[in-house]
Amino acid sequence: GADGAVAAVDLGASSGRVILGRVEDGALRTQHIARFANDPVRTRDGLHWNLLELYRQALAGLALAERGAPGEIISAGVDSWAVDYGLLRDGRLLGVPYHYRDARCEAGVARVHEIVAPEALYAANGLQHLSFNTVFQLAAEGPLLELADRMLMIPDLLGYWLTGVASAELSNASTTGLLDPRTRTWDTALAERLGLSPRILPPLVEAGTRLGPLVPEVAEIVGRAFDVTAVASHDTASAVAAIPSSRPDFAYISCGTWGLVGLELDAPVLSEEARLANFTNEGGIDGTTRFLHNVMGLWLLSESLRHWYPGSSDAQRSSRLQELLAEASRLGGPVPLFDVNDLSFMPPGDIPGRIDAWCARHGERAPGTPAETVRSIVESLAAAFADAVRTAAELAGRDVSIIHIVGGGSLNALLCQALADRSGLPVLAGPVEATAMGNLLVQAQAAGQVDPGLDALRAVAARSASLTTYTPGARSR
Ligand code: LRH
Repeated sequence: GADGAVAAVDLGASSGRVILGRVEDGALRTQHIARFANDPVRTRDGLHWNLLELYRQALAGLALAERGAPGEIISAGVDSWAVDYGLLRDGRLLGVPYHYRDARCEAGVARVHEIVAPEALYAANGLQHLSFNTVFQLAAEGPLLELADRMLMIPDLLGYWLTGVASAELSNASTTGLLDPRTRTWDTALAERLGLSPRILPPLVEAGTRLGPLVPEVAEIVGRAFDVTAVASHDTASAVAAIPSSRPDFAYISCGTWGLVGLELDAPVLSEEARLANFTNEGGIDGTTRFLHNVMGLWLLSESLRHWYPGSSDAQRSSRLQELLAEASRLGGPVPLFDVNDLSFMPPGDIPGRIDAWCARHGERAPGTPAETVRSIVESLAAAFADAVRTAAELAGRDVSIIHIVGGGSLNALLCQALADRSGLPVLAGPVEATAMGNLLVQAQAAGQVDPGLDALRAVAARSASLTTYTPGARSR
C-alpha cells in the first residue's frame, strides 16, 4: 500500500483535536497536533455550536500537521458527535447549527409522533428515543427548512467545505432517524410522510470512500491539496471500530461526554423489548450494527466542575477534578446512587443541584460534599453502564465475557474499577483516543496500509494501544 501519513479531525462535544497517524510495523503511531475547546454559544434563539470556529481550528490544525510533515499527508478525515446538522441552499449555510442540548426538540417530538407512532417509528429506523434525534430536530426547525435544498451532518458539512463534495456518511446518517437500518438506505417514504423533502438528503457513502482533494482555497490555507476520505464520521462508530479486541463476545463502552454502551452485531434488533429498553441500532463499519444505549457520561462530571468553578480554565478544572476523584476514592461507606439518565441532567447548568433535587424527589440522602457528589456520579455511572451491558446481552441473546471501555472514561480508574465490581466482568480500559484511532485506521485501510476487514483493523488497534485491566472485586480498601 501507499506510504504516507493520515490526519484525523475529531470533534467531541467538549473539545476537538487534530491527530496525525502513521502505520508502522503493523501498529498505528499517533502524534497530537492540535487540541481546542468546543464551547457552545447561547444566543436569543437558543444553544448553538460555534461551527465556524471549529472549522477554523480544524484548518489550522491541518496546516500545522502539513508544516510538520511536509508532503507526507495522503488523506484527512473528519468525525464528530452525531445527530446535528446544517441546512444549505445552493451551497450556502442557512443559520447557525443548533446544539443537541437545545430545548427546542420537544415540539418536534410531538409533531413527529402525531404522524408516526413511536412503535412504527422504531420499526422503521431502529433508533432509541432521544428527543434530539435529527428527525425531531428537523420537525422543530421551522421556515429555514422550506428554503433548504440540502441537509449535511456536521462532519459531512466540514467535508463539503474542504472538498466541495456533498455526501452523507452512513454511520452518522444512521443517527438521523431517516435511515432504514436493514437496507442502510434513506427511508424516503418516511421522510415524505413527515413532510421532509427527500431532496435534502445527500447521497450516502460508506466509510473509506474518497471524497476528493481539498479545494484550492482550502489547499492554500493548509499548504497542499491532499485528499479527504469519509471515515466512520459518527465519533462513536469510529471508537467502536477501534475497540482493541480479537474476540467476538465483548461489550463496549465509548465513554466521553456520553457513555455509549452496547454490542456489535451483524444485524439490527428491532424487537418491542429493545424499543422499550431504549436500545438503538446505529450503523457501524463493514455492515455491522452498533446495538447500544446512550447513558449519560463524563458530562455529569465536567458540567459539575463548570458549575463549581465558573470562569476557570479547562486545565484548572481538570486538575481540580483529579483532586476530587482522589478524595472521592478515599471515601468509605456507600454513597447515594441516582438515575444518571434522568432528563433533568440533559441541559447545561447546575448538575450538583439537580442531583440533590433528584435525591430529594426519591427519598434518597443527597451527597454532602463535592467529593461525595463526584463519588456518587462515578458509582451511579458504573451502575448504569453495568446495567446496560446486561440488558444489551439479554436483548441480543448473546454472552458477554469482557467489557472494553475507551475514550476519556478509560483514564478514570475509580470508574473502571466500579464498573468491574458492579458488572462482575473484567474491564479492559483504553485507548483513550479510540475515536481518533478509528478515524485514522479507516483512512489507512482505504490507502491499503491495513489489510481489508474489521478484524485486520482491530488487530492494528490492539497492537497500538496500551491497556489497563480491572478485575471484579479488586477494589483496594
Ligand atoms: C457521542 C455522540 C453519541 C450521540 C451524541 C449526540 O459524542 O455522538 O453517540 O448520541 O453524541
